[in-house]
Amino acid sequence: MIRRRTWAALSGVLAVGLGVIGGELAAAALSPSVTPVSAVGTAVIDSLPPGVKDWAIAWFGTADKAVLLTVIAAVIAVLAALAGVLEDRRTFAGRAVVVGSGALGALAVASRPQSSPVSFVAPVLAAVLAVLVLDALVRSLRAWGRAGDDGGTDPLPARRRFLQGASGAAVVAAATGAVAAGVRSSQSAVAGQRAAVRLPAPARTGMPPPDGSVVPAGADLDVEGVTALVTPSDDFYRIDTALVVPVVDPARWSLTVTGLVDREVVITFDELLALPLVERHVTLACVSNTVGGDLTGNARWLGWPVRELLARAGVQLGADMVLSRSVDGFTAGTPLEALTDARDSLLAVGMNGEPLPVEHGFPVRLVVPGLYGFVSATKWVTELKVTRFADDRAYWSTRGWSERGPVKTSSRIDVPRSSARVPAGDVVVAGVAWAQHTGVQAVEVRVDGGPWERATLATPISADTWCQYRATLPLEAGTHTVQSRAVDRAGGVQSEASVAPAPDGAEGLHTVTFTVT
Ligand SMILES: Nc1nc2c(c(=O)[nH]1)N[C@H]1C(S)=C(S)[C@@H](COP(=O)(O)O)O[C@H]1N2
Ligand SMILES: [Mo]
Repeated sequence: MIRRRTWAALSGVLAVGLGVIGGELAAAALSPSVTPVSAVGTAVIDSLPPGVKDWAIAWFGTADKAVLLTVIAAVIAVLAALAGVLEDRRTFAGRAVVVGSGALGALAVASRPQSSPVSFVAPVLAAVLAVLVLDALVRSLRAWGRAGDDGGTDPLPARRRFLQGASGAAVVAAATGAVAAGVRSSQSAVAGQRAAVRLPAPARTGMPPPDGSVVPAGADLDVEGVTALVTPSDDFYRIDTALVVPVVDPARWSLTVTGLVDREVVITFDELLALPLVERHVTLACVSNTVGGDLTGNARWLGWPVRELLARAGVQLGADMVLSRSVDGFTAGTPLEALTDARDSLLAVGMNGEPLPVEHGFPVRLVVPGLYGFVSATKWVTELKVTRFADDRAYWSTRGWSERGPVKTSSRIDVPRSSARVPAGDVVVAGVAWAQHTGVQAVEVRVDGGPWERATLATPISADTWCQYRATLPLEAGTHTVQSRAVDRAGGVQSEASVAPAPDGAEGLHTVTFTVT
């Protein structure tokens, strides 16, 4: 015998579930970059205390978004059950909870920079649907209760009516959910727009080809198990605060250069593609990457040098930072110098020979060699504000992370894997090392805390990319520990003391323990 309260709670969950799913469907159709659930999630991400991002990435890696969505779903379910129980006790009490939660959702939507008036259709629709279904289900639940109480009436027809209503709501919710998921996954509009983009070839340059534009012979050591020299876009790590990937129509995209400039410059996507673009390999790294972690990737980026764009605008004296802004409100503060010096900081449109994947910033993002992504690599970028560190602060810098973010020299051991069992004899130790924009001079490895030995270094693509290394070590049977360290071309040595990622990047030696049999 299921108790009345359980049925009331179920009514609440069904009503709110149907409302939320209906709202997400409406949002997927009308305002795909801002849905009520994603807005609430992003508002949560934005207001998490410093350090929590670090913790979430450490625990859940790139599944952190799925974890957050699960938590949000659980909270909604609990509120919904509560609304059902309250409404059954007292008409309007449950509806008040629903309307209040809907108002919170609308508030979250309002807090998103990409929201427009049409974005509010979804939370309003969600609340209205939930209230209507809740009202209907609770009414029929009460009718069933009354029929049961007064001995004369047969309660079975009323019971059947309630169960029919409830299962009907469940079926409609499931069907709506399937449609919403379909609309969402096809991301029809932006996928088509991306497929229609024809990237130009990089502008012709003289011989030899500019540094970093091609993979030289000897760059790939072809050691089995070592990270691909150029990361396929599908395998490229993804880190951002966007719960729903921003959908940006390239035909409507433009980038504005504002702030301490002689003249504001606006550039459209077509104008950008018509400029002489360059192609460079650049290794990106996330400041949250732990020693030996996988939040780094190397890709071939096609784009226009940011320095040319800034030259068009005319940077004024006194500026020392460029605050880049994404459609979703994310900002990064990049030292002006990194965007104006000789390095190839790019307004990138292409990744590995294709338009940027949507998750990696389509249609346009920044790529800055030598700096962690959080201070430089703004995806879906739409504004560059030339300013001063004294006047503006970027997204992560207001959340406890540092203001400057040069990538720290580091190296990783890819083979042997941790806990691997390898045959005795010559054991190959190999991996990648990076010291972006300074370049890797050498990599050393050591076994069981012994002396450092030089590894063979591959020919680097450029100073801005990681570099493979390998060493062959004769090892006897038993358990061994191997460590690696990189030395950059300025003589800087990868630091040994272990330091956590926050606030400006992890330090320490990657240590791998394995067994020789
Ligand atoms: N719009 C936007 N751009 C962003 C971020 C973000 O949260 N939003 N995260 C930055 C961070 S922290 C990193 S490490 C890089 C990661 O780029 P990727 O996802 O293409 O690997 O993007 C940067 N650009
Ligand atoms: Mo990052």
